[in-house]
Amino acid sequence: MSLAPLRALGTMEELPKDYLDNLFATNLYPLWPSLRAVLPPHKPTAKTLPTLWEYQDVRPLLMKAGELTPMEKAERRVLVLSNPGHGLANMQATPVMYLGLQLIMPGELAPNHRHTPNAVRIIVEGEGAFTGVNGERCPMERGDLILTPSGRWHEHGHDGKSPVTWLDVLDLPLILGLEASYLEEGHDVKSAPLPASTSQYSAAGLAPAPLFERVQNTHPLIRFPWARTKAGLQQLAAADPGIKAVQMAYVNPENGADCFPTISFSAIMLRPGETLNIPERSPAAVFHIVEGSGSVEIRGQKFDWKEADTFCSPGFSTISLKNASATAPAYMIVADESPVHKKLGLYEVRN
Ligand code: 1HN
Repeated sequence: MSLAPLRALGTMEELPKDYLDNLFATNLYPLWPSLRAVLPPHKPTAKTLPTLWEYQDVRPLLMKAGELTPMEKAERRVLVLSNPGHGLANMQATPVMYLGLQLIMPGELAPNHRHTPNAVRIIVEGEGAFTGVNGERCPMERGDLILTPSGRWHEHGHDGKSPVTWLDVLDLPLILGLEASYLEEGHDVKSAPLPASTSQYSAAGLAPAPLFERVQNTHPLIRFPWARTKAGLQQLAAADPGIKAVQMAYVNPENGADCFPTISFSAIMLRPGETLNIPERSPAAVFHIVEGSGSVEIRGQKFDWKEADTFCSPGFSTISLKNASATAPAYMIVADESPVHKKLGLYEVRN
């Protein structure tokens, strides 16, 4: 059906002031002057601005936070990657996602706690730190993806020698909007080395089944080591040189579902010289570069990226990713809000 032109609606200015005063005094508000703002034609209005955070800009400020604020005064020492379109104090990158770069110094412990928002850590720099998730000790190595699902106890420690940083991705803005965000403090356990879910799910397609019993846990695999992800992408690329994108999803190995009910995670390898055009999809997305350099065009806006940089795109954006190198692949981890869109029946891909 062809689309009809929208009719012009009445404005606030057209309404008598004493009538408006009466409405407000009665906790009432007229819909029609605001109807077009909440239901724009054809495409939602995005507050989310395409935004790039370069690690070289963030790093010195994060290290300064390490000098200015001891762990006891911070609990988590984080600089939030705040999207200016949402207002910096709102601490959100996209409608669903919060992003922060976190620093832990040698010998520090970020105390054990649990909360309702889901969180993922993507390790950016350094070695020797660990995250304990319900007592499972997950070593933090560059490019690893570590889940701390809603309600799981988690703490971060550091036995190494140099600063360790990582990117936190949480569904905090959504959970806050639902007025469902809260935290509980626990006792530090400094996390035991075992059992390690990474060892239980060490081979694709194989799941632990002692005496024929399968794991009943909603998050059976907590740590996805980067070395495995990278090798998986390389094998996928080699197995099918004609594949339209070298992309693999991080999933629950027991059932293939997204790791979280809100955010989905995947890894992309841009082949040497590749330009990857991602169609216009309804969910907003976040990209974190693990290796390589290149550029991205989002809604016509161009950014150059390199290792450890992070950028976000609003939903309903065409995204064109370009690898700057003709000889080396580039690798990135992508987080997007598609699980929420799919559950709410809002998911769209436009071609
Ligand atoms: C949190 O628990 C962590 O555990 C990091 O490392 C960032 C931002 C908001 C709420 C909870 C962490 C967080 C957070």
